[in-house]
Amino acid sequence: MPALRNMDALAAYEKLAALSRHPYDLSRSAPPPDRFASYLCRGAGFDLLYATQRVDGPVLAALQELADESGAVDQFLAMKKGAVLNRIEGYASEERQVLHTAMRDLFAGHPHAPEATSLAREELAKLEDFLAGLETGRVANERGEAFTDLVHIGIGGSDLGPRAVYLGLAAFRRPGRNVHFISNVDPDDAAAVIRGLDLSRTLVNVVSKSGTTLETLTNEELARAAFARAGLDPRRHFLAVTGQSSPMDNPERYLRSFYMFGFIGGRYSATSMVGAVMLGFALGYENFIEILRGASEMDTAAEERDIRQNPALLLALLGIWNRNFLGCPTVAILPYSQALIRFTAHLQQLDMESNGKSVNRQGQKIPYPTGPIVWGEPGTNGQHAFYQLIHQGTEIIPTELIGFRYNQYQEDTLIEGTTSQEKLMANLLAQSLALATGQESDNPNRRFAGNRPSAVLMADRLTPRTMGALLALYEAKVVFQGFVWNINSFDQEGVQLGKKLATRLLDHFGRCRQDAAYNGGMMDPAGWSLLQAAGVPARE
Ligand code: G6Q
Repeated sequence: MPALRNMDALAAYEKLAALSRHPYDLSRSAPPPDRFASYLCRGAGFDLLYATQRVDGPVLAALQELADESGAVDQFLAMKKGAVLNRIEGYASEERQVLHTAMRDLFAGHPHAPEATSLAREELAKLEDFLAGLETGRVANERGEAFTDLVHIGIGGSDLGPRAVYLGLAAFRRPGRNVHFISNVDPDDAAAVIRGLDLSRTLVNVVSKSGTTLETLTNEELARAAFARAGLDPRRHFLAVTGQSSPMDNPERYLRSFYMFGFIGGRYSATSMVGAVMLGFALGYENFIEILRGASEMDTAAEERDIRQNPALLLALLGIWNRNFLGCPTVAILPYSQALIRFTAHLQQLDMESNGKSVNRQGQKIPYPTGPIVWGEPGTNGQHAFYQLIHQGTEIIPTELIGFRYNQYQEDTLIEGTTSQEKLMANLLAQSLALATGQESDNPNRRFAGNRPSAVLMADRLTPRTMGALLALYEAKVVFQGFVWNINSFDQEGVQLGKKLATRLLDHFGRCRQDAAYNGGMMDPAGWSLLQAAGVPARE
């Protein structure tokens, strides 16, 4: 492992700072054709087109130096082999390995972290057996009927990634299998799902690594109560995915229990059992293995040291160029694929929870910006909503446009000489070019300054394999950025304080419940003052 130094202590930082005074101007004219051909990076089924970024040869060379000097790929390899990277030196911290890649390191001869991969294999074998049982009727409901529906209960990392992947691949769903999600502690989230179901043919998959998450445990109890009311035994319908020896690790309460492990962070867990059980039910075991295969291919591509051959690393470095050297505080991720409707929401968590940090891995305040604000919606819908600001607003918003040459369902029609897929792709490419080149006009309101950077990620079709590769590409992008920024991308202390204060408020609501004039605890000003007395601002 290289020494972990702040980015501004590296020689490449000064070079990039100097180069950023005169970055490549995209608005001068249409980018020369050879720029499109050479600014193309390929890996694991994806093309990353970056001719429309404000970079040129010297900037790319300095970004390569930044990657080399920070040891980004060495750190990635160390991560894959099980180094304890989830830590802050000299302070109490999680002190964990980071081994989500081990969950899909199944295809080459020698896994990087053999023990973790063999645990993954054990869980996969259990899942394969369970799914086969559903198929043959060995696992069935009280009346011997097949299960048709599965409700996935989980929140944060136990919801966003799995849900984004499920929606991304709904086109590959097995006939007669439906999936539903409950995440929010808002009772209406659960009610809206449960009331429409035939519970007798429904499985409930409760997913919580810690087995202590308020929202998930509350929703599990709501679901159990609904089964009890319907005269059904939850032990014949409920599945658990949890950490070993968590409060939920109680196989007697469940039809089947699966494990995820301490060395996998929630937001990196979609390819562990956290995603596997629901995705295996919905898509079939083989399709889930295809997701793992695609992810593994991208994990391998991410080991490449030449940034021009490593899409995840290059995307990470382009992001750092835009964030730290061109001063852009946000990045919009715009999938030109309706199936990726929740993918940006997953990336929001993946990126902002990982890299929304202000101290480095030695616990010192960091003197440069770290994780950007991540946002976005699928195109073309976004074009009719917020692209105005991206084109003509006062803030420069780098964009990442994700597209596929072919659609998922084999259904498309020529209308006015082009298919809908062609219309979709034409819009994606047009946006990228329009943002780069802008438009002159004598009318100031119709002038587009251009020079707004975008990157295009393109694959043939959104399949289980490319979905796995895309997921892994962004996981690797986020950890590469964290490595270069010298931050811990694997903890999330920033979510603790709000949780702690909510627990204190709930204690107060509980006490108020004894009061005859109780109003449900809502908006009770006395609650706020009591809370203050209980210690706000808080000190650990
Ligand atoms: C993700 C976070 C967080 C976590 C949820 C759910 O990296 O750790 O979003 O996934 O809080 O946690 P449980 O799976 O433990 O219920």
